[in-house]
Amino acid sequence: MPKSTILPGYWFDRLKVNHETAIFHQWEQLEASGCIENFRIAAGEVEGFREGWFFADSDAFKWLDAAARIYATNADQRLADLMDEFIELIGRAQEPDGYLYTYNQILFPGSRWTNLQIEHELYCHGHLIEAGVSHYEATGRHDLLDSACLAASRIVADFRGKGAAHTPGHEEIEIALLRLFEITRKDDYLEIARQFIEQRGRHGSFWFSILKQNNAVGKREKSVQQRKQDHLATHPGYTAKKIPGGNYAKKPWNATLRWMLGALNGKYFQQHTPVRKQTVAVGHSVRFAYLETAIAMLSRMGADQSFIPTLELAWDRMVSRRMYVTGGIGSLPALEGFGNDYELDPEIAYAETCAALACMFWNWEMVRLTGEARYSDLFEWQLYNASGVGMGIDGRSYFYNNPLACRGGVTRQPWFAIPCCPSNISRTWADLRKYLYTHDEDNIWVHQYISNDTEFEQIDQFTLRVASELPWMGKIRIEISAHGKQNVALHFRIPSWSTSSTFKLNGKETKMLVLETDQKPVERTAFGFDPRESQFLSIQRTWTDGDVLEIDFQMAIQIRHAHPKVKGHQNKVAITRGPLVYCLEDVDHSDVDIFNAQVDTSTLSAGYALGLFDGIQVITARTANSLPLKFIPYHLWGNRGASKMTVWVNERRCGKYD
Ligand code: FUB
Ligand code: ZN
Repeated sequence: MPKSTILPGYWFDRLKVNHETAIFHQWEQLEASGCIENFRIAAGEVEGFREGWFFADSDAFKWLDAAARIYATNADQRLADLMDEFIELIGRAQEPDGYLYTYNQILFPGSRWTNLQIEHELYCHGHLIEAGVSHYEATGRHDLLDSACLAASRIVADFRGKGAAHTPGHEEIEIALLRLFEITRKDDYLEIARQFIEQRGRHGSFWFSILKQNNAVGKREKSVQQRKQDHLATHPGYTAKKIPGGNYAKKPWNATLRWMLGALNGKYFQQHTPVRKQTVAVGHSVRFAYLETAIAMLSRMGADQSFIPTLELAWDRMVSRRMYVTGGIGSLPALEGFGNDYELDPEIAYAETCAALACMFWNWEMVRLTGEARYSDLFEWQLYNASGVGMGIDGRSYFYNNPLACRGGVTRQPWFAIPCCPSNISRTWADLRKYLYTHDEDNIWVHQYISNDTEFEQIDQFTLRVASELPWMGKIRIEISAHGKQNVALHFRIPSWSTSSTFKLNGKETKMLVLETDQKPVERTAFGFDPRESQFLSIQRTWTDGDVLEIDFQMAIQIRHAHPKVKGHQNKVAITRGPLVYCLEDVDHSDVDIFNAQVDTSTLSAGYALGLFDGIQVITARTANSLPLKFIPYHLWGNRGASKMTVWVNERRCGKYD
């Protein structure tokens, strides 16, 4: 793994908000909502009532995972103290045999591995295990890793050799066990992950077991509500925790019905058919992308190439027909997941932040499996847009669902009743440096253009120092220092959004080698953004210490049109520039109806904004009747209080187009 440090620039600033503010805000919210207190109750240290969803433990573990990943590059003592406090508490709450799930331990002692499709026991253990791996990678310490191994060994003992009925309803444990295998090399973990994956979708009469489990879960929840009433009655001094509200999403009339159908036929859980036949993205989009991530990891670690064609087909079909122009996935609320092909309404768009992050994990695993530029291209697009929108610039306000049009109701929140997204963003951003390069002893592939300093331990004394002006301008300066090995091939991902690119070596334009890419003819995507257009250009030479490469990726404003099969987008366009999708927000347009304005696209022009957000590029234009318009980056909307927004605008061609 290259050793990279993120340097000052756009992402340096966002990561600073992540480690100085967001991670501490999230801990405060976990305490305020009772999520951490549940562990103290489970450890028998306080008398209280367990609050939150049955899977609330996972939000605390994901926080710990994020905190550990942040700590790897920012050894903040206050963060270390919080992590240590929670790690010790976990050690006291965890059963001696490794089981840890406060919902059962407190409310249903002795009950284990029940209602696997719905209640999330394996999902929660998965986030505990991931936190253990991240903490060990960040600190070299074994305390949390030991808890993780204890939990993993419990799962191996309880599930080894079991069949389809013993697979989890929400994928995550598979990723966690494979991460644990990577550092422990314990085959048990690889094999049980393989079992969970291979057994998925083989459960006959799935609908019957779901009905049974749903009934059982409902009964347990009802008894919990009753016991809470009893607790409040017998403990007048108990102050119920501050449980935040849900996330508002505009729902079509049939959303709940479709969710129920998806649950019964198994598609919601990706339990409808064995994974090797799953070539279409269906169901809950976070579950789906976690499954694909795990399959790609298994393929790489278990050296089983047979999964690759299915993974590639599923990815291709999703990108072509089931993804928003922002890179968001998940068209429907309630099931929080995919609709049909081209069912991509901008206002109903669910596009959960976690789903974009999960897709980024999948993209990265596809890079490691196939080496193809398209996956890093989509990673970048989702980093800036579909997931980048999830955290407010203050690090204390979040989006859960991310529509592409909002007429009110969707606003950034400090926390949610189901706060799965905030720490998922934090843990991904904290690891950003790990997604920049892949390399071997003779080659370096440049996947992301984020300012950084990197050493490549497999290449003797060879470092790159990158100063990037992305996402506002396309200029990247790369200083090469080569004190040891000098004959190295550098392969540069050419972003799909770059309309043309020039490379200068020590001030002189240099020809690039285009590697043969099997660019198969591809179906047009739903919205024009197509990561499959990205490819690598290479320079193979004997470098001299101090060489300087200057790249200039042209960032022309791009006017994106929807595929004719996407309803409701006729005469509409989306504006993108470089890796950013842009939008209109009503707070900038007191005298324009942003949903009905006719945008004269011949007047589109990029420029720096003054007095909006520091140093950003906006895109100005005029309406057909000459009123001024200001497009801001989509990821920045909703940072100025409740507002209305639209990515898709009416195109009116005036002037030179007529
Ligand atoms: O079920 C656990 C998480 O909660 C899912 O991944 C999110 O969609 C949210 O529903
Ligand atoms: Zn989420």
